[in-house]
Parts: sequence; structure tokens; C-alpha cells
Amino acid sequence: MTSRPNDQRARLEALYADMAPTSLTPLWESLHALVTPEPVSPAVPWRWTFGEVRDFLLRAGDIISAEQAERRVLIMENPGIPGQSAITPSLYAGLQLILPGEVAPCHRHTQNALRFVMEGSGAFTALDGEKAVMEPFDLVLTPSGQWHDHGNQTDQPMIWLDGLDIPTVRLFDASFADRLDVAAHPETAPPGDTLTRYGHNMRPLSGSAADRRPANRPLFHYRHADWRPALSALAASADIDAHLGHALEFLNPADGGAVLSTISAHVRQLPAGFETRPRRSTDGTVFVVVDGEGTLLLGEKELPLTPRDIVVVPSWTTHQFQARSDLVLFAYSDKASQQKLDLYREQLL
Ligand code: 1HN
Repeated sequence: MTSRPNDQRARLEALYADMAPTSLTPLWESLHALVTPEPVSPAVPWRWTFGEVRDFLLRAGDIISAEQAERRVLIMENPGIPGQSAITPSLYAGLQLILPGEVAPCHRHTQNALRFVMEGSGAFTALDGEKAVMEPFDLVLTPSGQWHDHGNQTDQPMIWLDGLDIPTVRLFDASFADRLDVAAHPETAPPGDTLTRYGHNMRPLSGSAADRRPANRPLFHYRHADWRPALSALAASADIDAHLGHALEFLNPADGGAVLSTISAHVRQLPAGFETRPRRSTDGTVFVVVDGEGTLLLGEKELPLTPRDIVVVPSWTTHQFQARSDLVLFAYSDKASQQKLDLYREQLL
């Protein structure tokens, strides 16, 4: 039976009202918003300057201890998706402060995490009881399920960026966490032991040395002292990629894949005066300016880039980088997750 449009609308509204208590909704009202021809991210491009976050963090440091807070962190929340502790729909970002003499107590959780050091030198992250002594722009991993605690035995504050897959784990309803009954995990190996054993494209062939770290994920410390010269050398010798600049991805040496099962990370170098060709990809990406100055172009929008700024580029947002001086960037995204799920795409323009 056909009905007049107004009559149909009224009958549909009555249907929706009557079935709402049974938790039913009509797909035809939402289909076009659910299955879009291309990604339409609710996240927006955004920039945080390190200095402004740092001031608020130090203020928090006067009010609450790392131990009391468990982790003293200011979350960088994407203004397009407020209230979800998310910088992109799948990823979390925060800046963590640990003051001289403080400890952040030992815990483990199913969320994967990376740390990227922003300020300070010599505080540590211990993973399953092995300390990684952290220097500016080091990358330190705390993979899913592994015990980790932090401590600062230096006389300076230490600040790092925490990148986690919290929204991804929430999507799957798969969060588990435990606290260890002591603040610091008992030492299981001397600081840097993992880099000695597994950090030179080699691994111990036998004995307890061979299986001290999980075989599928041995490395957890990627030092600025190592990645920066590698990137500089690449920049000095290789053709530049028009869309990325010179770029090196951090790898898990056990399988040649991304550093974490859900998160990929890389660094880039753009020579002074270089402008990347426009590009977009489905992995919303968090960038940290390690060095140099420039501009992030996003259509009409321009974000200035100065050292230690943090910027986020949502999924499928066409963008270009302009380097005013030699620009070095660190980046992480959910590309690792998306590739596993056959979702990842990029477009070079
Ligand atoms: C976490 O374990 C750390 O270990 C930092 O430093 C931030 C945010 C949510 C859940 C776990 C850390 C975190 C976190």
C-alpha cells in the first residue's frame, strides 16, 4: 500500500517510537552515515605546543604525586571526539611527568603503549624488570601484557609522550589490567641487556640468554642515538620520497613488522625548503616535531610546526608538510591494526 509522504513520515515516526523500547532502530535512517563512500572522521586536525602542556603538567606536579595518580598524565584529547580520551578514534596520546625521586608503580594491561621522550635525561622505564634508561627522543615500548614501571632518579623532571591503543581495546571490550604488589618490579636483567642481546640484528643461539625476552617481540628500546644517524645517513644518500620525505619505520626485528601489534611508528626528515606532495591515508597519525620548523598544510588550514609540537592528522585528511629548516618528525598511527584487518589505504596526490 502506498501512502502520501507526510503520512509515511508520521507512520514511520510512530513505528520508531513504538519499537524504541525493544531496542530496535531502522537501518534506512542511518545507512548512508554508517557506510560512507570514503572515511569521514569525527576527529579534527589539531596542534598542542609542548610549552603550554608542560606548564599545566608542572602545575599538576605541585598538586598530585606520580604514585598517587598512578600515572601523572595530561591527555591530549581530540576536540572533535571529546570525552573519549582519544586523539584519533583508535588511539590515545598523553604527556606524562615524572619528577625527581618519583616512581610510577608497576602494572600491566592489555593496552599496547609506546613512550617518546620529550624532555629530561636518565629516568627509566622498566619492562618486566629491565630498565631502559631514557634520553630525549628515544622510543620505548611497553607491549600488551608486560609489566612496566617508571622511575626518575635524576635531579630533573622528565616528560614523555604516551601513545596507546586504548580506544581500540575499548572497541573490542578487551581491557584487563593488574597491579604488582610492589611499586618497582624486581630487577631481572641489567639496564640495556636487551639491546646487547637482540639489538644488533642477532640473537643468542641457546640457553637462558636466548629466551629472556619474548621471542616474537624482543626489542623495546629504540634510541635517538641510533635512529637519528640512520635517518641522517638516509637523507644524505637516498632519493627523497615526494610524499613522505626521507622516512624510516621502526621495526620489530622478529618479524619485520610494526613495533606493536596495533601501532606503527616511523621518523621522517625533510630538508629545508622541501614541501611534500599532498597525501592522505586511512591511519590517523600523531606527529611530534623532533627538530626544525615548518608548516602542516591541510587544505584551508595551516598549522605551524616548532620543536616538540604535537599535531594530529585524522584519517583521510589530505595534508602536506613544508620544511622551513631541516624538519625531523616522529609519527605513530594505527596502520599496524588496519593492515591486519585489510583496511589500510593511502592516496598519493
Ligand atoms: C600507562 O600504563 C601509562 O605506563 C601511561 O606510563 C598512560 C594511560 C592509560 C592506561 C595506561 C604508563 C596510560 C597507561
